[in-house]
Amino acid sequence: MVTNQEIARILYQIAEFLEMKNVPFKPRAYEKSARVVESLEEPVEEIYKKSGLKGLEEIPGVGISIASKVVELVKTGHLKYYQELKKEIPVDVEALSAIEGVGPKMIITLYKKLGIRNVADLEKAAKTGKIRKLEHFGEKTEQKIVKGIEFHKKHGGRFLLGEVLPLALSIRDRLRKLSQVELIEIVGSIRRRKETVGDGDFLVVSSSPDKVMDYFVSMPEVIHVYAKGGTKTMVRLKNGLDLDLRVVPRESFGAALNYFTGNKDHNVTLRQLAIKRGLKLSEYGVFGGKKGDKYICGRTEEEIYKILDLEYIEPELRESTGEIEAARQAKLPKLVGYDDLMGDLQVQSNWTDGEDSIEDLARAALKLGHKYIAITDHTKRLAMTHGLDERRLLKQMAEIDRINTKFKDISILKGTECDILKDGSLDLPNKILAKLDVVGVSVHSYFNMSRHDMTKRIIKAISNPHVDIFFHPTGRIINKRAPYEVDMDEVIAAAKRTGTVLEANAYWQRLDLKDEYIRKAVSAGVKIAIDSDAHSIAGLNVLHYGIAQARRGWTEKRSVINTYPLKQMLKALKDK
Ligand code: DGT
Ligand code: CA
Ligand code: CA
Ligand code: ZN
Repeated sequence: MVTNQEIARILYQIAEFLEMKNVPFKPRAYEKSARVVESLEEPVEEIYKKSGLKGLEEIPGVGISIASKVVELVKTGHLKYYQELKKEIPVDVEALSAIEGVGPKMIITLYKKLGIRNVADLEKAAKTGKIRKLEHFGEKTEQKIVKGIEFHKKHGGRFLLGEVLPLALSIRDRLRKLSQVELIEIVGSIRRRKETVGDGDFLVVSSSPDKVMDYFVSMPEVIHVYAKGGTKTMVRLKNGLDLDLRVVPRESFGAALNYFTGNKDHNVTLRQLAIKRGLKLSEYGVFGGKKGDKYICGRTEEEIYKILDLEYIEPELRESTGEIEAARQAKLPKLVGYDDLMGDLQVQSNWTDGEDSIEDLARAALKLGHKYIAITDHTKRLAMTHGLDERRLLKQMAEIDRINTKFKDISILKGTECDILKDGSLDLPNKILAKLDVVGVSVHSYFNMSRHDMTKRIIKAISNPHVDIFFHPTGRIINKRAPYEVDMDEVIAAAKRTGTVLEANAYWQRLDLKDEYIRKAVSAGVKIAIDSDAHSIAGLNVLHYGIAQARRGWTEKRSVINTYPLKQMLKALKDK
């Protein structure tokens, strides 16, 4: 079996190979299909089994030529076209392009001129000064590559949550369907929705563990079995992710759920609380009595928190950052829920670097149950995205008026993702900003400014009375690009002072603001907006990652402006 993730990975690589070969248009088509396949809930293989090639062609964004390649992959597990590209340009595109600042054009030049095939080759060439000697490269590029490799090494051992959550859910659902599986949950850092994941952990209750283990080790994703036993099995998947599966007795399920969800320090504190009460807490349950071996409870997590006189603590909060103390005082926040959002306030259309039309995006957003969606295309300074100037933005606004007449259950809002220029001024004049429903601003240039200058630049921008939301406030790409230097305490204080909303960008490569800053912002009384930053219809589906981060940041519903109905949401913006 070939999973959607594997298909997507191959399509992405083909896109990069074609880009290296300077093939026009096709790279975008492959990239788009990859994105779509990656976000599909139904396995492509199932779609093919049910409705054949035709079923695949009906997936939006997947044309006939790519669909037939996917069929080959599904049927044979191989793709000739991909093998040939790899033979022609034998480089590890996936690993190389994971380094910030390294793209297909650079990879092909480095391969042709210096024979660089992988990250080790690249590092060696950069550190021995070979890259700076190439035409169009120079010392600065070389330093940037070294920095990129170092950053990746430091953070790159972990998977991004968005790379593993769909896979973990799919495995959970497959296991859940087995008649031998009574209960199953994902535990560990994935259950806590931590932004990066070391390995995946599953917990099962089963009357015949051996059958479950047999199934687990023979899943098509598994390439190696480290250990297989009656209560614990460990495997490695093709994508490099390790998985642990544990089977526990029914009466221990809650205790084990708690233990294996972690984090470790949270567990340690719970155990200490148990000891203070003359109890013993372990992954098997809570025990007491004279000898300390009498089972008291442990079927559910709720029982465990209750017996320790604590409010129930949601998994996203279990990071030992004060949640146990708050639970003791019954002061935990009532977290924003996964179904609470009413709209999306950052979406790019095909007027700039997005893939889909405003009307198609609105229809897709409506299907997701949204009541409103803001179209926030880039502005002219981002020339490579074909960013909008005043004239085109006015045209787009008129177009949105026209499209809005076709919808009655969703409102399309006029917006922008306006560039913050080097001096903190904006890429569009105030008189047009005043006409928009939602003005978002963001930093896309001069990432290397000093902390002082960057902070000043941002505060100047968000002090503009027309600016409603500061998009992806720290500029980071997880494991790839460090945030720019900025004093977030100052920015949060300025957001509070000026009534600016801070974005919790839900795209899983960004998650910006991150949980820790979200918590600071909401506790300072700043409102946040959880946005998809979608560049396509498929991209609209990531909001749950942003909600998870907001929950990890102790956020209540009232702090998130896009949980409000339209009118109230607009009122919460600055100049309304
Ligand atoms: P990861 O995999 O690095 O993203 O993070 P986790 O939290 O999933 O950690 P992992 O997979 O090593 O273990 C899963 C949970 O099991 C962890 O959150 C807490 C629990 N756990 C593991 N080892 C220990 C331990 O030595 N002591 C205690 N108290 N708990 C442990
Ligand atoms: Ca884990
Ligand atoms: Ca583990
Ligand atoms: Zn964009």
